[in-house]
Amino acid sequence: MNLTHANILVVGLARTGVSVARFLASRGARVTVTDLRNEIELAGVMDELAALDIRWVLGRHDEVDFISSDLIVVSPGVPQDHPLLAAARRADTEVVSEIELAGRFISAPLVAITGTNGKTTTTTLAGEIFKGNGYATYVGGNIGDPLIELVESGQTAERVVAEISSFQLEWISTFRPCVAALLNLSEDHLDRYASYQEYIDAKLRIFENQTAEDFAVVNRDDALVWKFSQGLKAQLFPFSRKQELAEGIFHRDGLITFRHKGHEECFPTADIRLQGVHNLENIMAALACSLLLGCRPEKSFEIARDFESLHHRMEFVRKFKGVNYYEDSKATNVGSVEKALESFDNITLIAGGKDKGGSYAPLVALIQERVRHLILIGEAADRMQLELGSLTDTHRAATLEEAVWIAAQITASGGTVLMSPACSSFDMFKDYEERAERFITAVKAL
Ligand code: UMA
Ligand code: ADP
Repeated sequence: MNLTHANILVVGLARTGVSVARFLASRGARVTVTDLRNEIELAGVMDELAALDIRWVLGRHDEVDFISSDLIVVSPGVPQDHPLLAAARRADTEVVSEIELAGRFISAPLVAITGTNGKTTTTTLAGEIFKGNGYATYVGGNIGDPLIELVESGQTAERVVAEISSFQLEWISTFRPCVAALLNLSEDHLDRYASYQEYIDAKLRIFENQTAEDFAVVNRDDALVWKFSQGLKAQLFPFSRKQELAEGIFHRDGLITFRHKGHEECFPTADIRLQGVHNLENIMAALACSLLLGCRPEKSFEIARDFESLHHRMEFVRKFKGVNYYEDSKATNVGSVEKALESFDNITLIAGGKDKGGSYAPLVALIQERVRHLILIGEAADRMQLELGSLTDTHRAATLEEAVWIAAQITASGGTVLMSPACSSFDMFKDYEERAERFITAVKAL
């Protein structure tokens, strides 16, 4: 792909846009960057790119740029149905996502991991396994470091492990991982997609350009994942907690068994540090991705066994007056909250935030069974109250601090206070990390 003198429009100037603009400029392209935020809001980011010859269109998007560029690189946060992207398509302008652009320059074997939940945990673990096996490994994508940064740096990688979101898959055409994993599917991002099926279709694009030489690592126990895995071009490599597999990786009687082309490896699960059945799935998926790409079984399992939970995923904060406080700020959808509720009894659940438009109904039975008190916060509180408020003792709080204070008053010794919001954080906080820190501070202040 020759970028020299090409007129390229970069849409969005946050993490992705900055890395893309820097890469394109370094390759001699004529770069225009456009963002709805203005110069004042973007001053810091513009400073980072000050040395480069970039044309800026800030505080707005101009149609002329969308219809007259040779290529458009769009950030994940820009909705696919943006009218100017439709205009670009009508004008036959090629539109790509950052992973599509990066994929055209990455020659190392690429592992791409998607799914509604568990992406970051599985991606991080797979990256650790490759590194521990001696491969120079780049870990990036939705996890935070755009893949294009690897290409721009000129750094050599023998393996690339990428966390991939549905947003990033919207504008691919040739992106082809040699191992693609789909961990699970449940409703998410319905504030962006017109339907659940549209979200699923975006996720399934991870397999679109694979061939029979590649692998699709898929969750055998997730009915939707399994249904949509049928007919894929890649070799299916399922993982299961529930059934023995002739080809794939599965858990049974305290052992994880990896079976591939008649060869078998077994690992005992007793000393695994990550807790929760969902993490067993993440471990099996990470092992599958790495063992299929040359990692040594014993070494890989040792790394998986000793891997600690990442921050803000069902993390223990403190025990106070006989009550355990857990923080699960990264639980931004219903599927992840289900796993958290399955992990405890006698729960005071703090939930709510920015509503993503999905149904809260999958939580009904678990709330009836395990949640003694429900405390609702944020924009989603009204809808959550309607769908869940009659199931258990339910309270409303104006702030997260007030929610923690109420929880401390009403939770009896022996109970668990769990913040697992089922919503994104942007109505009240900068991001899920700030929400987590505010919770931790409030709990420590009790
Ligand atoms: N913008 C426009 N026009 C629009 C919409 C947005 O100009 O119509 C601008 C905004 O003003 C802003 C920029 O675009 O300046 C935002 O771009 P972005 O939202 O794509 O943000 P990045 O910092 O580039 O982060 C993105 C991912 N963000 C999203 O998918 C929303 C990051 O995932 C990812 O880590 C990063 O690229 C590197 O790959 C975050 C995320 O929340 C963590 N992902 C979702 C999730 O995990 O659920 C999918
Ligand atoms: P993602 O990157 O997909 O958001 P994370 O690993 O960051 O995934 O975990 C996000 C949330 O989902 C956390 O609350 C975590 O406890 C939960 N979770 C992790 N793995 C799974 C899984 N396999 N299935 C369901 N929930 C999970």
